[in-house]
Amino acid sequence: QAIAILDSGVGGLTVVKEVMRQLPREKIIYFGDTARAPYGPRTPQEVCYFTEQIVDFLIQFDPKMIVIACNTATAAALEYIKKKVNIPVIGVIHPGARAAISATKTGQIGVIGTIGTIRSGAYITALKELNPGVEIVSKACPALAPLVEQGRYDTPEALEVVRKSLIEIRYYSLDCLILGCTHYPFLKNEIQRVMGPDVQLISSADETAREISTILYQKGGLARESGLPIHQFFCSGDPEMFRKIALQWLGEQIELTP
Ligand code: DGN
Repeated sequence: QAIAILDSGVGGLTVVKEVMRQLPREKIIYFGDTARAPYGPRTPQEVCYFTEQIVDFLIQFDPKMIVIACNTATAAALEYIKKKVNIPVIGVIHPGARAAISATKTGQIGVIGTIGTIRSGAYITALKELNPGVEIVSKACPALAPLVEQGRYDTPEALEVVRKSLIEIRYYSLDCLILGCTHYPFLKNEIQRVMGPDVQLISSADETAREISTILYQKGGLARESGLPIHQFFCSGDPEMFRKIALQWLGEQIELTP
């Protein structure tokens, strides 16, 4: 049985990469809704509906758990999907919040994400639940995920867009900045450059992979097969762009069904 992972597009590949690294025996089935990305500016109802459609598709493969590797979809649909299916479902917001709480020294945490994620206040709730004393500054950066979807990361233009997007948040004295969108690790270098070396960037990918491992371990569901699994990827939009970005990010060719 596989782990089903979904995102609005290529962003969830940042979680896939970490799952492949930490849990190399686990088979992954991935769905990137590239035709309907970005989810950020959409209403929570619409994002919840799209997430449900993707879950209905993925559930046909009889996965052992579902990972909503998209912050926007986690904020809009995690609780709903948890009630709907009878396998474990996790999102990326709680893992990201946990990683930030363990990393921060000053308690001054920044969060960047899509309009949907920031508007939901889900990070503030999750962070305050863990430590009510932290101070949080958050900022929606709607220009960033589309840049990644179009494969325009690692370009001088990307640095400029990141610079403009972070113009306000970089003046706060933060010690951690949560990359509250799974697309943002693609822009890690640019974000680090703009924020400066003293701000630690927090991606939820590592912590999400750890949570997957904990859940599967507790359920006795970790893969035992000795060979390496063949992962399956699906995307709803341009297969060539998805294939290219996946190859660059994961460092390997993927089996992709458009
Ligand atoms: N990768 C998604 C997230 O983490 O919120 C959303 C990106 C998007 O669709 N704008």
